[in-house]
Amino acid sequence: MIAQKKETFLKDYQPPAYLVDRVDLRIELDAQSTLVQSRLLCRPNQQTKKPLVLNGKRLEVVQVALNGSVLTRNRFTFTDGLLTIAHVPAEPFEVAVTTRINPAENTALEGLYLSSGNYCTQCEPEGFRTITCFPDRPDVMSVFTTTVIGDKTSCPVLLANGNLMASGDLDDGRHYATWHDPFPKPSYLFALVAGDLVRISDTFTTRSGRTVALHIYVEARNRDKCGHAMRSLKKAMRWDEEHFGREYDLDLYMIVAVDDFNMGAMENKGLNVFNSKYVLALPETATDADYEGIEAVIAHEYFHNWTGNRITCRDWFQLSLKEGLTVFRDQEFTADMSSRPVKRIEDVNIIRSLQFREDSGPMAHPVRPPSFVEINNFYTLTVYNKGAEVIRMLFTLLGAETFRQGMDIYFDRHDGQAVTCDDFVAAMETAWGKDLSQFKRWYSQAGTPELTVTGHYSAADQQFILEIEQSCPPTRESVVKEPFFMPIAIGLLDENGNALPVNTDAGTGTDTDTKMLILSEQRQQYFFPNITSKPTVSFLRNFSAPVKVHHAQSEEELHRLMTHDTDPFNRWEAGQTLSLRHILEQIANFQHQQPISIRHRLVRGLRDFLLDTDLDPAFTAMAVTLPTENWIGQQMTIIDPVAIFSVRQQFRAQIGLQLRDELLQRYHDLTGDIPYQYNAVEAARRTLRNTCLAYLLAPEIGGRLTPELLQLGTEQYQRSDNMTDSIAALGCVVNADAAAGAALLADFYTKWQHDPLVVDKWLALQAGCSLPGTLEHVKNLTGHASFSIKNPNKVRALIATFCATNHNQFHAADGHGYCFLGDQVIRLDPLNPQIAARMLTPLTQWRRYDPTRQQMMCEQLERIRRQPLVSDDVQEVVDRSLQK
Ligand code: B3K
Ligand code: ZN
Repeated sequence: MIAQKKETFLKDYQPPAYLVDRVDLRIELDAQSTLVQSRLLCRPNQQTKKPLVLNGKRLEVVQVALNGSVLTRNRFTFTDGLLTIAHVPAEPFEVAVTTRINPAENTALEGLYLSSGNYCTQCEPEGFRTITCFPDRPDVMSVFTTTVIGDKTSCPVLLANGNLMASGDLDDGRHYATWHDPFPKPSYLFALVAGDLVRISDTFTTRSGRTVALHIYVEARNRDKCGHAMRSLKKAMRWDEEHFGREYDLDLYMIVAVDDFNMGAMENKGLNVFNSKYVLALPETATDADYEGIEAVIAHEYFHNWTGNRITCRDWFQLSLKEGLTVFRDQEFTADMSSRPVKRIEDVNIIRSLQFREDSGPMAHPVRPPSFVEINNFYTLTVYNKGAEVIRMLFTLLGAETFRQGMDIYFDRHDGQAVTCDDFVAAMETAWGKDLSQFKRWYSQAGTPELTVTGHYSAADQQFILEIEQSCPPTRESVVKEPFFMPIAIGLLDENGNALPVNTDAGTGTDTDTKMLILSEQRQQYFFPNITSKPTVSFLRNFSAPVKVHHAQSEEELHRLMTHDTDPFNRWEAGQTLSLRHILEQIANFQHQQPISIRHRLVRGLRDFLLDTDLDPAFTAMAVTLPTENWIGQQMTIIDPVAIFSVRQQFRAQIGLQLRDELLQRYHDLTGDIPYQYNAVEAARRTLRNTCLAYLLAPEIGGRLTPELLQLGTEQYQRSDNMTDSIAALGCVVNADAAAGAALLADFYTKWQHDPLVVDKWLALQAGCSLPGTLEHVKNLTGHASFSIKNPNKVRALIATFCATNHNQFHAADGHGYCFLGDQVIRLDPLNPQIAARMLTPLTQWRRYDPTRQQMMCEQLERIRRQPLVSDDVQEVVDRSLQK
C-alpha cells in the first residue's frame, strides 16, 4: 500500500502564507514530454516569515529560480507533493519553476492529458499541481498569461483562458499563441486546449451592448452537431441577465468538446471544457433527455462565471457555495425553459432516490463537509443537489424579490473574492433582515430530517391543528442533531377537494391556498381557525424542504389530493404515495410466496391521469410512472432487490394489460406529424407516448408479449426519424423479448458504430436489460471493440449502468454481480482513481441488505482494500464504508 494522504479538516484552515498576483506560463506541448515554465509573482500574505510551499504532483521538477537566480538543490526540497523554498525575501519576489510532464500517460484525466490526440486540461480541484508547482488552493487568485507552443500540423488550434494577445510561427514547424485573462482566478480555473479542432462561431450582444464572440470547438466529424449547444448558451446568457442581472465579462466565450472526461463539464474561465455528451446533438443521435441535459449543463457552466469564478470558494469545504448555488440557478433556468412542475418532480426524484440514500450511508456528510481525505470524493449529490435545496429553501423563505436582493448584495460584496458559505448566508440575512444562524445547521449537520405529521380536527371549535415533529438520524460527524429551520408549504382541501383559504393574511393577488409554515422547534403546532369540516392536508407543497415525511393519510385523502390539489407537485406526490403503499404491501406478499396482485383503485387512479388531456403530457408521464426502485428500497428496513423489481415489474405488466385500450389510444393520439423538433411541447408529447409504449410492452416476468405489441415497438424503432423514439422503442423490445431485442441491437450497432455517444446508449441499454443473463452479456461487452476502460463515458454506460441501476441482477443471490464490480474497480483504480471511486457507490450501501448479501459485498470491499496500489480516492470510500 502506498502512503495514504492525510485527512484535511475545515477547522484547520489557515490563510495562504503567500499570494501570487501574476502567473506567466510557457507550455511547450509534447505528448510524452511537455515542458512547463512558470514565473510566479509572489507576495507575503502574513507578517511572519514562512517558507514558500508549492504543490506539485506527478511531475518532474527541472529547475527552480528565485528572482532570476537558479537555485541549487540544497536551496529547495521536493518531497511528498510539496516544493519548499525555505528562504524567500520579505518583499514581493519572483519564483520561476520548470517542470516536465507526460500527458500521454495521464489516464487519470486530471491535469494535462490527451483525448483523441488533442491536449486538454482538467484542474478542479487539484489538477493544476500536476502541470506545474503552485499554491494550488482556491483562495490564491492570480492573473494568468499563458503561451502555448505546439506543432502546427497536429495542433493547429492553441487555446487558453481569456483573450488572445499574440500568435505566430516558430521554427521546427511549431507555432505559439499567448492568452491573457485579466480576471484574477484560482488555479483550478486554468485551462489549455490544443489540437486539430474545428470552430463553430456566433455572437451574443449583452444588455449593455457589448458583442461577445462565442466559439465552440469540436473534432471535424462533429461540426454539424453544435447548433443546440450554441442556442443553449445564448439562452443562458440572456436568462442570467434577466433573472440575476449578470452580464458576461470577457469578449470571448469558448467551449471545447472532448470524448474523454471524468464528469459533465468544467467552467474554466472563458474556456469551458465539456464532455462531448453535453455538447453534441442531432435529432438522429441525441434524445430529448440529451437535449435537455445539454441545455442545462451549458447553462450551469455559464452561470458559474458569476457563481464560482468571479466569486469563488475560500477552500474546498465551501464547494457547495458555488455548486449548490449554481445547480439552483440551472434548475430555475430549466424550469423556465420547460415545465416547472415536471422539472421539480425530476429534481425531487434525484434527491429522494439518490441523495437521501447517500445521506443515510457511510459517505453521508453535511453540505459543508468538516473533513476529507480526497476532495474529489466530495463532488456529491449532497454538495450539489442538497446544496441546491438549501438555496431553494432560502428562496422560499425570503421570496423571489428579497432573495434577488440577497444575491445582489452577495455579488456586490464579494466580487473578486474567495469566500465561504457563511458569507453567502450573511448576504441573505442582510436582505431579509432576519437571523439565519439556525438555518445554517443545514450546512453542518448531515442526514435527512424526518417529519412526523399529525392533524387534529375539532368540529366543536371549528379548528384544525397541525402538529409537526422533526428528528434526524445520527451520522458520522454528529450523533445528536439540533432542530433544523425550514419552510413547510401547506394547503388544506375540503371533502370535495376545494382549496380552503389558509393564507388569510396574504395581500390581494397572492396565493391564499398555500400557507408557509416555519418549522424551527423539535415539535410545533399550527392552528387553523374557521375550518368547518375535517380537512385533507396537502403537506410540503412543491417539496419545500428536503425531508422525509411520515403522515398517515387515508387512501381517500390521497385520491382527493391526486385529483384536486392545486399544487401539481403534491398531485403527483399523492399518486406516488398511493403506489408506494400498494407496492410495499405486495412486496410483503412476494416475500411470503403469495401471489402478487394490483389493486383496481390504483389502476383507476393512473387511468384518470392518463385520460386527462388537459394535463401537460410530460406531467402525465410522471404521474403514471411508478416510484423508482431506489425510492421503494428506501422504505424498507432490509432492501430486497429481487422482490422490489419483481413487484414493480408485475405492476407495470398489469397496468399495460388492464389499460391496454387507453394506452393504445393515447399512444396513437400522440403520434406526431411533423419532423423532429426539440422544444418543450414536442418533447412532452414524445415522453408520454413512449411511456405508453413502455407499459404496452412491459412483459410479465417470464411471460411473452403478443407479436402485435412487439411489432408496435419494432415499427416505431424502424420508422422514427429521431433517437428519442428509436431508442425508446429499442429499449422496450430489448426488455421484452431477447431474440427480437438482439436483432434490433445488431441493426442499431451496424448503423451507429462510428458514433461514440450513440454507442454509449447501445451499451447502456444492454447493461440495463431486465431479462435474465445480463451480467454475462455485460462481461462479454467489456471485451467488445467499442468498449474501453480508459473512457469514462464507456465505463459509466456499461459498468455503472449495470451495477447502479440493474438492481435485480447486480444484487443476484450468487454474488457474481458484486464480484464483477470488484474486478472492475481493481482494474480501473490504477488508471483512473476518480472514476473507480465513483463506481464503488453500490457496494457502500451494503448495510441495507440481508446478512448474506452484506457479507458478499464486504468481501469485495475488503478485496479492493487489499490491492497493493489502492488510490486515496478508493481507499477513502472503502474505509468509510467498512468503518464500524
Ligand atoms: N466544477 C466542475 C466539477 C469538477 C469536478 C472535479 N472532480 C463541474 C461543475 O460542477 O460545473
Ligand atoms: Zn458546477
